[in-house]
Amino acid sequence: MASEATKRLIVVSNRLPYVLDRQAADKWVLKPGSGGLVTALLPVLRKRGGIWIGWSGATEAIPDLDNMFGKASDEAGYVLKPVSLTKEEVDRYYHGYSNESVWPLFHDLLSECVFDPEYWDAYVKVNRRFAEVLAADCDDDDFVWIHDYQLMDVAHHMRDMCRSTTLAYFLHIPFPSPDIFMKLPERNAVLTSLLAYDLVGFQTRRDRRNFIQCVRMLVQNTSVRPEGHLHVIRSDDHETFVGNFPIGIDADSFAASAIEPEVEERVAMIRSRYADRQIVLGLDRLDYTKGIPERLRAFANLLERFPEVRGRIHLFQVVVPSREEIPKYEELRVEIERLVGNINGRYAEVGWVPVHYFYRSLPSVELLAIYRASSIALITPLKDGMNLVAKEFCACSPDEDSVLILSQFAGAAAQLGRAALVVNPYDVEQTADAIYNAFRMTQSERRYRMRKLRRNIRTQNVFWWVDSFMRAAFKELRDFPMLEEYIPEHYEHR
Ligand code: GDG
Repeated sequence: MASEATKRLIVVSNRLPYVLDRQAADKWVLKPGSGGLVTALLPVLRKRGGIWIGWSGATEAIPDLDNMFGKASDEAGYVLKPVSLTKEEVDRYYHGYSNESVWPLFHDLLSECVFDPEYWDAYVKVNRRFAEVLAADCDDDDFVWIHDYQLMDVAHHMRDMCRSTTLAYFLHIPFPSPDIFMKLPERNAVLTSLLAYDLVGFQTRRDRRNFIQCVRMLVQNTSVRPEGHLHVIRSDDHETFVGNFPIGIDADSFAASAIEPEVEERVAMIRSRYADRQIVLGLDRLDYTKGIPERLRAFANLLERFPEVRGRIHLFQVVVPSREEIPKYEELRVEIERLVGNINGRYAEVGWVPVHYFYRSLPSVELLAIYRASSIALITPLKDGMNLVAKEFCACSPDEDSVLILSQFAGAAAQLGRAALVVNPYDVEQTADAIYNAFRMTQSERRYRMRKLRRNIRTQNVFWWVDSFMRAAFKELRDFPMLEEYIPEHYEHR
């Protein structure tokens, strides 16, 4: 039996961290994706040796796929294992159950939910396919870490195959309260599936509490007891540890990138063009959970009630296209563009346009420059698991002369709420007041608040997140200090 300290790590997520890019009708290339999860897990995967299992992103047969993944695995330093899915499976399991049933329900937006028994059948079938690929590749000695709402049912199939491997799961999105969760037609099956894991991690204490309450109300013959900072749920003869582990970012790397010459040059250009004006930044994937229409209404309310800010403030609203195949997302885009048009039509003056709207993904230099050049970040999701943009904005504010306005319903508010200006995103007047307060805030108060935020984000970074999750999973490591294997060389441990 491998010691917990040396167990191999197998990561399972809906998508692999490499994306297939079609260059011609029959020419595909594999490109490394970016993102916090890959950055955080890379040192552990390389040190322990590991496998990453996920959907390749294609729904058709691709010539030479195995060879491409073989080469990418050599380059990555761990093995990439693609799971194949048909177009119909992607439509029902991913666009359907994951994104039209679970996503809106878990964000408390019942009116956006579509429940269809065929979606659930496809979800179970695809989760079983993931479990089969996993079972073929893992030993009972491995440590398996499964991610997010698309894969809640994998452990259940592994147990059906009599596999006793340690299976841990992390939910990146919120977990709803019992009142909301009870509406899910498959509520019992979902809870039973989650209880087949050995460890279930949530972003916040709120999510963990909701999950435990749902289990208490809906699953018979369970008991819950606290154990250190975790809870243990006993159901039949199985124990599931449950905890909250707020995900972080690689703050030092963001801070270093934000002062690179290319970014500095771009920041200087933006600052000279917008001299004597403050930029308020909104940056979101196109999604109804992000509260973009409410934010635009709050900005209009600010311009109406505080006319002195006109000509001296801009809202830069970046919307990254997402889930374009779902009609609700298209309707949302139309609504956002109508609101932007109304605000600009009503308040613009010669030489000043209040809202600058970008409907595209920004290259990373541009993103970092906008983070730095903005003096206020307006992060107002209606509900969000964590919200990494809030953390990235702070990490990219080396001058500490900026303000974070944060929704109380973002997971990040649990860590950052004391130094940010916290708002209820549904309350447009309160949000407008917060923008006005941020706009007038003295430099010393900005600095005091931003310094606190940055300290928190640096300490509770993404490596700390991996470390605390893995230590919760491995009983024999729980009392050890942060393990060096999770800390990349550039991270200075303090
Ligand atoms: C889920 C949960 C949780 C955005 N625009 C551009 C761009 N981005 C990058 C940001 C950030 C990421 O996308 C968005 O992260 P979020 O955390 O805000 O949101 P989700 O994608 O919904 O993620 C969420 C997260 O999982 C992690 O657990 O925080 O609550 O919903 O990293 O930088 N990147 C570039 N250009 C853009 O225009 N390059």
